[in-house]
Amino acid sequence: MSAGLVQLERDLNEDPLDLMDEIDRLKKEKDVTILAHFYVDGEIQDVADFTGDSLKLARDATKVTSSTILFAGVHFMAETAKMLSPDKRVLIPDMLAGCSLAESCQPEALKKMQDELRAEGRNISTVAYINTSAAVKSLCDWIVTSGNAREIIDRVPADQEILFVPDQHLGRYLSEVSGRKMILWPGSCMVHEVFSIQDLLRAKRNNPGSLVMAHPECPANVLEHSDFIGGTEAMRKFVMQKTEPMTFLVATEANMIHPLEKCAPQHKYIPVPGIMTSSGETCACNRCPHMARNTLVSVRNCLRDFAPEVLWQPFFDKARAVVAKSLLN
Ligand code: CIZ
Repeated sequence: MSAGLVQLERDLNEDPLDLMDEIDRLKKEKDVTILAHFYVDGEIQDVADFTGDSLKLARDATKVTSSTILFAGVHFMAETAKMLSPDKRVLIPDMLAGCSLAESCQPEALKKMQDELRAEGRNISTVAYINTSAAVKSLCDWIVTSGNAREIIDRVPADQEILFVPDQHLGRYLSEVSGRKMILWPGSCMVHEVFSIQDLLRAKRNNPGSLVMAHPECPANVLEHSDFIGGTEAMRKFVMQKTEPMTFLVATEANMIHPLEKCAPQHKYIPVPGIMTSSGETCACNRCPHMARNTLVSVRNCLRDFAPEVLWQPFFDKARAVVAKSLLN
């Protein structure tokens, strides 16, 4: 067996409770605060000091008093924490934890589109979803998250045309609710893109009286059949308002069930499955493979080795100014 496979087998055999104890000990010993997104495994959320969506975690990063932040999430989130807390060491359990949305919008391609639109004489304001690299953020005028998007769109002067990147579904939804015309970048999230409308309708039929909650990154046909549309923090607030036990069908990354069960345990939550395979099984595509790179083992190893680390890049200065004006004011 190769050395890699031997190590993998060893990792898989580690007891989760022992790992959680070790993480707790290392965190204290090494003066580290753990921030975890709602889309990582519940066990990691349970060992974190702060959990939340991108907006809350970006704000939490500015309040951390320890010398080091470990960000259990994906790369653009750790970059944002570094930009907002430049004096802290920021660690991420796996450098390869990327994002299909961020990948779909490269800085060179965005710059080209902006130059072309300006050459046509169009007065554009570029609004980027937080799911973008810092290099892309440095080219933008505003950054939105699912939690503050509506508010930021309203701050864009009415005489400016909005170029919204990179999520076409979120952009279309925001354009509808705000009444602002937008030029949409053709990106989409690999997790939210695959929700099958047939599966959703079947789940609704099988659970009479249930309510569908969908993330605005979902395509329009899923949003049309939803009772509530909102980001993860908004979903939490929505279920907490309902005191009578009920059933929710949840159309977002499946790890979101964990914080929902914690904040409103009176309800039943059913993750909406992705497309059916030819054998009739549902795929496991409502799990983000990038978020899944965060495991108890990778978190422990990152604390133990103090690596990998997100380092300051020259374009962070420009990106930081846009992020701070959009998320902290
Ligand atoms: O805003 C975020 O963190 C994302 C990517 C989704 C959500 O709604 O939390």
